[in-house]
Parts: sequence; C-alpha cells; structure tokens
Amino acid sequence: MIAQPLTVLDHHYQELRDDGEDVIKGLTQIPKTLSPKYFYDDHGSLLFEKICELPEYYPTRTEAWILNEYADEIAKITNCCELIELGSGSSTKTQALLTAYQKIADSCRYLPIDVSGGILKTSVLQLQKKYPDIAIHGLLGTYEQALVHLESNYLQSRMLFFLGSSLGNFNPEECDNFLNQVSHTLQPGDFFLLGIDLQKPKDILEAAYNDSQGVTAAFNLNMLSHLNWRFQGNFDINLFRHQAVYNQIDNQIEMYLHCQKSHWVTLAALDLKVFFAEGESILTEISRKFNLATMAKQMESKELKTVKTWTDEKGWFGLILCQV
Ligand code: AVI
Repeated sequence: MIAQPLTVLDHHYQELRDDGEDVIKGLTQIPKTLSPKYFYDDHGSLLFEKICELPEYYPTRTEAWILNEYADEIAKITNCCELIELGSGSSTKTQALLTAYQKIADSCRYLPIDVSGGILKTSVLQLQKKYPDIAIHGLLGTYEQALVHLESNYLQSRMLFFLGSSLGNFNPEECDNFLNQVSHTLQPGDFFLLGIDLQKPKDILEAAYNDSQGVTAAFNLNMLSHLNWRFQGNFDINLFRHQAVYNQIDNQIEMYLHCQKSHWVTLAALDLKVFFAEGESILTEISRKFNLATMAKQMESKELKTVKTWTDEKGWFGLILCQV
C-alpha cells in the first residue's frame, strides 16, 4: 500500500495556509505590489472561471484544444503514472487527460492542488463521480507548499503538470526557483507537463486582459475584497480602477489597480496602515508570454529534457512535455 502524503483519505482536502507577510512587504514598497495568489478566494476563483470563457480570453480554450487533440498521445508516452496538478482550479481541461489515462490504466491517482478550497472541493466531488476508477484527492495549498510536501513523500512514477500558463505569473527569478523545485521534486523518469502562453500581437493580448464585459476588472478588484475579509481590511474598491498593459520589452501583460483618490487603508489583522496617493498604482499581476523553443531550452538547463512539444494552428499556446 502506497503512503498518502498529500491527502487525508477520509477528507477531500487538507488545508495549508500562509500568513500575510508578503502583503505587508508589497504594500510598503514603491511601487506597491500584491501577489496574484490573492486573486483566488472562492469568489475570485469563480471570476477566473468566467474569464476562461470570455471571447477575448483565448488561452483556456486554445490549451483545451491542444489537450483534447493530444491527451491520448501524452498518456501513451508517459504510460500509467500518478497525475499531480499544480493550480488545478475547476480541473475542467484536465478531464481530457483523465479520460486518456483511464483508457490506459487500471489504477491511477490524480492529486489536484489549489489555493481555493471551495472550487477544489466541488471539483474533487464531481470528478470522483465521473471517474470512479481514478483515486482523486485534493490538496488545499500553494504550489510551494505542495512541492515541499511532494519532495519528502515520493510515491511512484508521476507526471506533475502546470497548465494554463500559470508559470507566466512568476517573475523570471520565481520562474527559475519554481523550475528548480520541480526538477528536485521529481525522480529520474518522472514527467513534467507545462502549458505556456506564447508571444503574439499586443492588441490581442491587451484585449484578453481588458475584456469588454469587465470580468477581468472585477477579478482584479476582488483581490482587495479578499484582503478585506482575510486581514480585516477596509479597502474601498470604488476608489481603484483596473488596467492591463502589454510591456513589449519584457513580453508581459502587467495588471494594475490605479488609485483614484488619496486615502489611507488599514489591514487590522496585519497591524498595517498604508497611504495611497491619487494616481498611485498597485501591480497585482504579470503574465509573461513565452517562446516555446526558449522555454524548452530553459527547462533542459534544469535537467527537464524535452520529450515533445505541441501547439495550436495559430501558434498561440504551447505544451511542453519533459522528463527528468
Ligand atoms: C492564471 N493566469 C495564468 C491567468 C493569466 O492569464 O495570467 C490569470 C489572469 N489574469 C487575468 N486574466 C487571467
């Protein structure tokens, strides 16, 4: 019997949380920043699901197309293995993989990991019904926490996967650390499947992050509401405005909340009082856009050898399968 490192068998998820040290640091520096992980309370996760369906937001459906097209091939290459998804959200796209693995394996295990308990629990319950032959256990926590737990609890052959171009939300240093951590966590022969958004014209990118229905604006502003309930804050979201711009030098979308009027904000649980000047901005997210060949090279430098890459007809999104 294999040990269960990340799950509690009689629960559907295990809670792993961290404190708000990064909030204090981000809001007391110039320019102000907040970690994109604070987008994802339950409401934020639902808003993100809505973003994924927007006509302007092409990444989700493009990646889903690639996965639907090539899931059987991926499963054939890796063969039966334990599937571990970092940042699983609703696991919608993952179903193409689960269906493919169910075809080739008698016993398979899927561990979705996410910071949002509500959506994780709902998706685990739904997937358990839909895939009765696959053992499915969720883990509530950040990628970092999850990778640390995985590291000390190696089970069997596994494929770690990180879809949706979430890697793009890391700055180059974080990206490097993350890939190092992935490489150290996996054992020789294990696989890593990465989904990345590729470079493309500015107008397509900016439309995707400034959608006409204002869902991305609501998602960005919800970060402040999340901080309010989580850290007893008093952000007034009406005093901030969303904007996303594409920085063509760094090949990244930058999402900001611009302050419309000077005021003070308090986060009582963090013992923090912060002044916002009119026109001052908080950088809430970067979303880097990659080149497939360059990324494959970077992964090779981490002992993650490219097995195969896939893309869509327009070359807008890429999947890289690597093996340690
Ligand atoms: C989760 N992540 C990959 C999304 C992205 O495209 O960078 C988050 C997002 N932010 C605004 N829209 C979507």
